[in-house]
Amino acid sequence: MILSIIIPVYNEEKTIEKIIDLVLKTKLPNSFEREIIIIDDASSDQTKKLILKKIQKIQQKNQIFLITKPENEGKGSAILIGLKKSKGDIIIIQDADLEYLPKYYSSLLTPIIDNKSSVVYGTRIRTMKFKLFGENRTPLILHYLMNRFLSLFTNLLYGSNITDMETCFKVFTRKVYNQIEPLNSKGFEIEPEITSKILRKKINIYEVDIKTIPRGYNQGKKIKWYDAIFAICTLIKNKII
Ligand SMILES: Nc1nc2c(ncn2[C@@H]2O[C@H](COP(=O)(O)OP(=O)(O)OP(=O)(O)O)[C@@H](O)[C@H]2O)c(=O)[nH]1
Ligand SMILES: [Mg+2]
Repeated sequence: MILSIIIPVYNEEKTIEKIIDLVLKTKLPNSFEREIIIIDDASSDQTKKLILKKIQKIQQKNQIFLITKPENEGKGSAILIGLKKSKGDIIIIQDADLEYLPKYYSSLLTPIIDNKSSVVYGTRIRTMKFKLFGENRTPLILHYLMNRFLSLFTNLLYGSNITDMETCFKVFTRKVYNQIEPLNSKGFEIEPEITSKILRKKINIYEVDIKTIPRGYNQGKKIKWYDAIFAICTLIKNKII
């Protein structure tokens, strides 16, 4: 079995080397090989140079590919290119910052290997406590509340029961990918587009708990408040069309 790991990246010079190392080293369940596809979206910092340097040092060159885009278009555009290039039996999307760690791959793949589901999402929400004040207060509280709202809105529209629609950790089989094609979103609306197309096909989304290390805007976070509006519009559009 081949696992295709799709990494969209834009200006992540601080984290790209580390995430590639983690993706390469992470143990996969027996019988799995990995195919890593990195899509650099016209980064203007050192990201591309660092990826090329890293690839040069890797022994198994056929394990990792870099696609460079001529102009920046957004996370979705990079994911679409990665999906088209991928050949794996199972596909996972991996952000290039260090919020989502590859150590969860095994637990994310298990429900698919056990034939419990053909789609698995890693959910941040169930393990994250909502706390407004104090030392252990929830980081990026508005972001957290918006993610909860977007998941609730998804459930209301599609009759689903998911807790983290916006998670980057979306894992699905090639068969599911073929069913949800074509995907069109260029930006962060790729998350609701993938989700709504899966739910419209009545495919069950199995959730696995994950813990992320949230980063702030001063650390390079790119998603903006208005992406929530695009997400709502995408969810509605895919419901009615
Ligand atoms: N290819 C591409 N990737 C992007 C672009 N903008 C962001 N990304 C990548 O998308 C990933 C997620 O971006 P973030 O800004 O961290 O947003 P987020 O983590 O999805 O936000 P959360 O909802 O908090 O999880 C990172 O790997 C970014 O490098 C873009 O314009 N093009
Ligand atoms: Mg992130």
